[in-house]
Amino acid sequence: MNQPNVLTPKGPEFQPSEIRNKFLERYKTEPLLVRSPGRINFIGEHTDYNEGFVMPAAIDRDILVAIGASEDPRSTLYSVKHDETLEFDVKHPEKVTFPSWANYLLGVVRQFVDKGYDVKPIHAIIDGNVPTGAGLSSSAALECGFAFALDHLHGFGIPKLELIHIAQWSEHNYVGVKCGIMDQFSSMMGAAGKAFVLDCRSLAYEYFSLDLKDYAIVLCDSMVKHSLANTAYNTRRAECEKGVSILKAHYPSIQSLRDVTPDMIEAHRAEFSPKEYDRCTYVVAENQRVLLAADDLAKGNLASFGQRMYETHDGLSRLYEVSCLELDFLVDEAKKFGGVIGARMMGGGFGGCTINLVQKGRVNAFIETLSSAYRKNIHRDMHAYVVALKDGTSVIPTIAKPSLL
Ligand code: GAF
Repeated sequence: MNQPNVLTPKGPEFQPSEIRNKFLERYKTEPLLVRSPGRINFIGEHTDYNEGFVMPAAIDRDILVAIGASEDPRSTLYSVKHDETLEFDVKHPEKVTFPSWANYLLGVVRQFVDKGYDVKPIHAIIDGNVPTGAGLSSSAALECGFAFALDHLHGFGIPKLELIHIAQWSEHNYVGVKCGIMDQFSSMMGAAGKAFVLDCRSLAYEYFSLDLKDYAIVLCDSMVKHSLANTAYNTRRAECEKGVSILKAHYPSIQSLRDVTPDMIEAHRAEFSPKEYDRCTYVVAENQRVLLAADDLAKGNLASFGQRMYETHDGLSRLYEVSCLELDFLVDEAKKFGGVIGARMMGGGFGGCTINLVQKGRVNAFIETLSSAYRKNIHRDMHAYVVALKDGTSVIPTIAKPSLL
């Protein structure tokens, strides 16, 4: 029997000492080390930028940032994964065409500078084991980890909520994805063993201990990321905003799809294009589903919770049209496999992972079955990650903390 492929090149065995040693080797000084996790989302997809509800959690996969002061006026960013270095001026962190990963960080510096923080020259190294392009929000983890590290190094004392907004700003303006707040919020605010429901309008959130009983969280990585992902994401957001503007003419108090009911859409259906109608119908239903799903968990009704995950996938695939052949295949296979209580695509879509709740004793069989079906039908290797819920962005405490002060 083949060993299921549960590890990306850098799996859970990856140690922060690796990045620390690299920093010591390059810059001969002890770095401040920060970890910032990827996230999963149980339910509530494409609801965050509609001011709705989401149910995410931070996971045991981190982006690591090693940071220290630069003696030189020039600052450097180095990515271990890409083996690329960028030199830049912290007072003028302009967007670059190459290397593109640096823009996630440069946008963060830009926000610090624009907000009047006196940022000093730095050296930073980036590494980690959040799979990229997998819908696990490695980009938000990168932005949050770097923002948190930059803040800690300087001792500015910026609240986490402000850092979350700085990270989101970078994604919007330096990366070009008009994302909602879920990813940055989850990476920064996650809590070990807990998921939370976040109200993306008020940013009120409530943690709850996640008791999945006999079920494990297994992510199946389709290993594809279709190139239209970013453009389509921004288009979906615009379609939702169009729906709001149509309804606002009839219901002036509406601010976002969060305020819309299915009846309102039906009453004015003729004014929507078929696509706008589908998009808005999905979001309104999904918002409702998050609240019902939270209620399921409170009652310990996992079967109903899992059913709602399938419903979400169906909506994302047919109405919101952000799934793809590979993700639909993985969800269909999961549904067929005895011992899965719920499965769906996760994150922005057009590739990345599905999230599956799988009976603990059947996890290996599940991974083997889906991997081999995927290889046979899609002609690709699937990766799988069994994940646990962990704390949000934090300093790695075992290592001495340098400061610019
Ligand atoms: C991406 C975005 F970054 C999030 O804000 C969210 O909209 C998600 O897609 C879809 O729910 O991860």
